[in-house]
Amino acid sequence: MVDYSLSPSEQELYVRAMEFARKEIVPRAIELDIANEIPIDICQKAYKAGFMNLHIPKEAGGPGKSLFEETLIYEAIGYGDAGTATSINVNNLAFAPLVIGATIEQLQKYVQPLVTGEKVKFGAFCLTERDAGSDASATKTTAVKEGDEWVLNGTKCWSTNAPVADLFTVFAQTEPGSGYKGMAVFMVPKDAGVEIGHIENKIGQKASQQSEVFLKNVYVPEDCLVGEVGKGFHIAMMTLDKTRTGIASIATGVCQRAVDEATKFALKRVQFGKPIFNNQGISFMLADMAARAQNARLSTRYAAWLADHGEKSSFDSAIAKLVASDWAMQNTTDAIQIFGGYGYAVEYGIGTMFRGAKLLQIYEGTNQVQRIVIANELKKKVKTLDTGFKLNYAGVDAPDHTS
Ligand code: COS
Repeated sequence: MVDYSLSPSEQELYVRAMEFARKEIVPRAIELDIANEIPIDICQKAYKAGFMNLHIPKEAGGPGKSLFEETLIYEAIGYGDAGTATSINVNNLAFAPLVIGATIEQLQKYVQPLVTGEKVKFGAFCLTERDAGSDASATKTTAVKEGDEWVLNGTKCWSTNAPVADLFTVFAQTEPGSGYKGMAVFMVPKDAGVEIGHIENKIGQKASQQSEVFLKNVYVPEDCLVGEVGKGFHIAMMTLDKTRTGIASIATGVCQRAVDEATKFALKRVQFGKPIFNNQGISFMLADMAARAQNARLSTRYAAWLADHGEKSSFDSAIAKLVASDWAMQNTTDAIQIFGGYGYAVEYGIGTMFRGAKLLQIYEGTNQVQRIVIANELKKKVKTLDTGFKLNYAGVDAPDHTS
């Protein structure tokens, strides 16, 4: 029988993460939005609570958590604040290509020191370039082998946590002109000579930072190559299949928070002598919002569960990321509407959620890219599907139903 309940340890994790979000993040979300910087103190507490570096295996000093467990933690942290959740979550993205492609010895040498010390440390995922966003294989950053070292040159951008990172996961081209077939991925320690450029000035998720990363004749030893040359793009795609459920989890948290805050407000706010909740125009909006939050959660947990069971999850993680982030945008938009003028006032914090939700539809693959992934997978699935329906779609052999 299918069991939708959480195990006692999963329940404990979910409750603990939610308590963390309510205590450490919710009361500070507006202040963090104004401060426009990474809340290192909250990240430090999240690190100590075991909410970071989730997929690093225990042999390399990590917590060795499943993707399903990640959905529980990041739904809770996203409930607190999407920007803070991005700062806390992004080590999962930075280290996922290494968990997928590196040997345990490489993880122990380059990642273990970052996940076992007293102080929180950060990694940064460096795939995007000014002309290689959705078109990730258009990477211009180069990696050239010189003796027993690799030399990297190029500029990455929109790299989350780069300004505070110690290790950079860099996707580079080893054979310019060969497209994705020449891509490879490298672990690049900050002290190899990585420089940080412009920090983006964003309209939301201000408790996270994204910046340019300059690689100017940066030399790294041979063992910084992750997996094989030519497999960088595949590792990037496999990474995103996994990490998109993390974004979907943050989005689920935002969806749920919008429902909770708007319901509380609608029950208290009296107009025409009764709480505005008593108008179906409002309560039906709230019902739709609750339905979205519930379905975002189910879709996200299902995609993570599939991946944890060794199934290819491209289709399901893209669906989860797409619907959860679109619904986070819709729910926060509706929450502002229900709050009316107060929703538009900074002090009520709904605007922080609303602006934060927008980025969920853009990063780790725009929602248009998710539709490309879903459509590509759909084409593959339908090719092998016998619906039992024999109508010739070209119409030539269609049966005559008129006789
Ligand atoms: N897992 C493993 N391998 C994959 C894969 C996956 N999910 N998806 C594609 N591949 C492999 C394919 O098998 C193919 O390899 P082979 O030729 O060896 O078989 C190769 O990758 C190229 O596949 P495809 O031609 O389908 O890739 P596209 O260039 O068409 O991919 C999209 C297009 C848009 C899907 C891709 O570029 C993408 O996801 N872009 C978004 C990047 C992104 O999310 N950026 C944000 C970064 S984080 S802020």
